[in-house]
Amino acid sequence: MTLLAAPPTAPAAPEATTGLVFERLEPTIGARVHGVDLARATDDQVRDLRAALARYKVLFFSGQHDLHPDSQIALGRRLGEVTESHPVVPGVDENHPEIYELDSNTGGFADIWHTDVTFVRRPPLGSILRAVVLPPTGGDTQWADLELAYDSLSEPVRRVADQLVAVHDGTREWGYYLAQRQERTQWEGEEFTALVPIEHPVVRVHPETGRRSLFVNPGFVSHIAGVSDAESRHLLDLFYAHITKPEHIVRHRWSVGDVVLWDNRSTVHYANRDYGNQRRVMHRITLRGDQPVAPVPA
Ligand SMILES: O=C(O)CCC(=O)C(=O)O
Ligand SMILES: [Fe+2]
Repeated sequence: MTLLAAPPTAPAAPEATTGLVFERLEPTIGARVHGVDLARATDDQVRDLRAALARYKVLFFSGQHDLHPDSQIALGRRLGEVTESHPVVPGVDENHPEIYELDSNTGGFADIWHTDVTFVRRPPLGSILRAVVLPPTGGDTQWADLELAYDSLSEPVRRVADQLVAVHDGTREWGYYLAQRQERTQWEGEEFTALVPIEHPVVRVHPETGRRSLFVNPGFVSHIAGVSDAESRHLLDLFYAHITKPEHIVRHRWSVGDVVLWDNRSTVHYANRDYGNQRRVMHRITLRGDQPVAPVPA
């Protein structure tokens, strides 16, 4: 057995002026954030959180018991522009059209790897999720780092991926729901009437950092454009197996009062469905994003 020297770890230093402390959880994804009450964050703290999002990709907060639907939306408005709850799912109630509720009692599950709402032209840049009701055990959520997934592909495969375009189609996940929908829903201020497949580059350049990520997910990608069915299937199988390697993942065990803010431009996530008939309720809002951009060819 070889004993490895412990890697040098820099102690988490508070941000000089704002009191925030970012405790890194995995080498490239996830940080626990200390020193902030999200219901009463200062403008400087909000600015630091917004800047930290692209760097850490997923930010975890605990003890946020004063965050409720109104203050969750207010926080979102300080971090960006809050979207409607979801293209085909109305908000949790008429006072909160921005809150998308996942309630296990009404089929609210997310046990497939996905990035939120990639089946529209401009998917949300980020999401803020709050635990409302939790099962005694289970219901953890996992996020995988799409930048690390890109960087850890071999160079020739990265070169192939750089040139590919994926079709994102919400029909399998949401088509039935859309057909049964009782209320009208809006997205980007317009009535959302049909799920139309959308193309996005397989490799996405982060608009803030310039970093590349492997931007495909089994929740919404139907196929790779312009290749055979078999090629598409094998390429996607390769990418998905690679993205979800354990070393690309940060996993969260929830407590009531926990809030998670993540970057949808560089991550996929998966909510474990392992709690039987216990109830689990989560409230999410999303921040408006921009159209994914491919790398400039060399
Ligand atoms: O329930 C969860 O933990 C995550 C659900 C989800 O996919 C989401 O809120 O975007
Ligand atoms: Fe999600």
